[in-house]
Amino acid sequence: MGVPQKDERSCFCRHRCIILLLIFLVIAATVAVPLVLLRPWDKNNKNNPITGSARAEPNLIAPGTTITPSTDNSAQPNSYTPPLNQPFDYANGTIKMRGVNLGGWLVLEPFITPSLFDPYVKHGVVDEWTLCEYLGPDASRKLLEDHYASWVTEDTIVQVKKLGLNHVRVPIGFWAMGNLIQGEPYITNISWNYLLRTIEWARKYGIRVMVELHGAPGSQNGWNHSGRLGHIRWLNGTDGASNAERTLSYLRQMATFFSNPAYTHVSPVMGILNEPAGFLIGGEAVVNWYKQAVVAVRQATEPGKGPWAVLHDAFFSIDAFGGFKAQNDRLMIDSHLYIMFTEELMSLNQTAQLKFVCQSWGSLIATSIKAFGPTMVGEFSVAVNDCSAYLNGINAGARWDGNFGNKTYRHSPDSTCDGKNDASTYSYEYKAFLKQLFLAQLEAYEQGAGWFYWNFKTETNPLWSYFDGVEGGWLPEDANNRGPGYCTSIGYPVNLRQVVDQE
Ligand SMILES: *[C@@H]1O[C@H](CO)[C@@H](O)[C@H](O)[C@H]1NC(C)=O
Ligand SMILES: *[C@@H]1O[C@H](CO)[C@@H](O)[C@H](O)[C@H]1NC(C)=O
Ligand SMILES: *[C@@H]1O[C@H](CO)[C@@H](O)[C@H](O)[C@H]1NC(C)=O
Ligand SMILES: *[C@@H]1O[C@H](CO)[C@@H](O)[C@H](O)[C@H]1NC(C)=O
Ligand SMILES: *[C@@H]1O[C@H](CO)[C@@H](O)[C@H](O)[C@H]1NC(C)=O
Ligand SMILES: CC(=O)N[C@H]1CO[C@H](CO)[C@@H](O)[C@@H]1O
Repeated sequence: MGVPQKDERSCFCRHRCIILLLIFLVIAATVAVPLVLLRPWDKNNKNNPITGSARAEPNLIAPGTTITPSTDNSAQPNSYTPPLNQPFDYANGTIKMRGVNLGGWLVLEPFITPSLFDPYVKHGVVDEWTLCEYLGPDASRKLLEDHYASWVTEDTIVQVKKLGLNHVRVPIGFWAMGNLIQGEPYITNISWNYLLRTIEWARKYGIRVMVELHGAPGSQNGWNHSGRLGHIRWLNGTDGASNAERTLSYLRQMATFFSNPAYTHVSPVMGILNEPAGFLIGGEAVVNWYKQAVVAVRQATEPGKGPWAVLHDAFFSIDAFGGFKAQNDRLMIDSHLYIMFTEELMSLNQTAQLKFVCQSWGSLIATSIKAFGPTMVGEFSVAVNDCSAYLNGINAGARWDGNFGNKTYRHSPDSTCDGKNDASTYSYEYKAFLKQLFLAQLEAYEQGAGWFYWNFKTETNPLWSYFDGVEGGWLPEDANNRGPGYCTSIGYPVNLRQVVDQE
């Protein structure tokens, strides 16, 4: 698509030539850019299409079953990723963690699986705690076990591999590991076997598994996805200290388990704790607890051994963790970066959102690498509105259409949530933008150790579903071969990384 040469141009009058050329360029760009980005023709060549967010028939594990770890760690998910029995270089590697979260599975989230909550919302059910409390042990056990047995299956891992991914991040609640205290209504122990079965499927296909503690006793953030919505009773309130202490013992349990040679290859990285609300609890308290947690994990694994341990940034600037550098024995820092939870970011136009990703998040990651070291993004998505059902909590409404909290915000000029969760209404241009937004984030995050999309799938919210994104054509069919990104085209974040490397 070059500019015509001078001698070719001489056969037209000057104006006509320029106008024709402009028309040609506009038409070519309109057709070619979405085509190149979306590659609709790829779909026709697929033998096994991605099955979006469908749910399988429950494949229950018989009571009393022991899941025996396989000793075969030779599987390799793709030619870019070392087989399980060779090291994955989280600190310095050229290959990055490219993964999805298996969220809404062993820890429920209303917005991921509204169908589990809908029948009980009228009875005040808002989270896993109130669900179990309302249903009682037998009914909640049946509901949850059917869910564990159908939301993630062997086919989930097959699809993860097919999409060129190499890791999954698996949120678990402390209740997966027993030792509940009186009054905690959670169903205990059942989910652990489902976790182990999925780890074996991951082993079979060469996918590495990061298990992370998503719900701590007392709730580390008071959000529904910690298991219990409401107050923080972790490093806060009368039982805050004992709940924080209990959390350390669950971490010892996890670290001991995953440093067993049967699991070191398939599960070489674990998450200490998801999103403790440092801004409410206090930074010093959280950082002090992190120090204890790191000691607890390394005592369980021995120094220099066992899984990498991931610390969430607790909503502090990701570069505030320089103090951990000295004791950095296989430590990684994790930030969760989202557009749709802040009105300032949601209100930017598309170009400004892309630039923000490259510049602000790009430099955040680069700064963290410099201040701390290994850095990852454990959660992100391409959602640019908060219209997803239950996203802000059950019946909490959305900022986008002015129905959230005190209704201070309404997106302008498009302020309706209608159709936002219906992928069949997404235009070609919108999908092309979503894809750019995804690729730009990958460029920013792959300066560091890598990324995990939130989520692998959802029941009703396609912008949050990696599988729906691939099926709908706005996420790439191969995470390793995905074309050029926006940041590179405007000089970010590649430049930033060079600055970091040179210093
Ligand atoms: C990463 O590379 C640096 C410099 O080459 C080296 O000092 C460090 O030990 C490496 N870290 C790991 C975990 O391999
Ligand atoms: C749950 O598992 C833990 C160990 O993981 C065990 O100590 C406890 O007895 C189990 N509880 C039940 C109710 O099975
Ligand atoms: C901290 O605990 C106190 C006492 O239980 C409670 O009133 C308060 O709401 C908690 N703080 C948060 C942010 O949940
Ligand atoms: C997008 O926003 C930026 C910053 O506010 C502005 O400079 C630019 O003109 C806007 N672009 C469009 C297409 O509206
Ligand atoms: C809503 O506004 C009221 C009155 O101004 C205020 O007390 C309350 O904190 C606000 N709530 C939120 C969630 O901002
Ligand atoms: C009130 C509350 O905790 N809402 C959270 C529920 O979980 C979603 C994500 O699943 C969050 O976005 C909400 O803030």
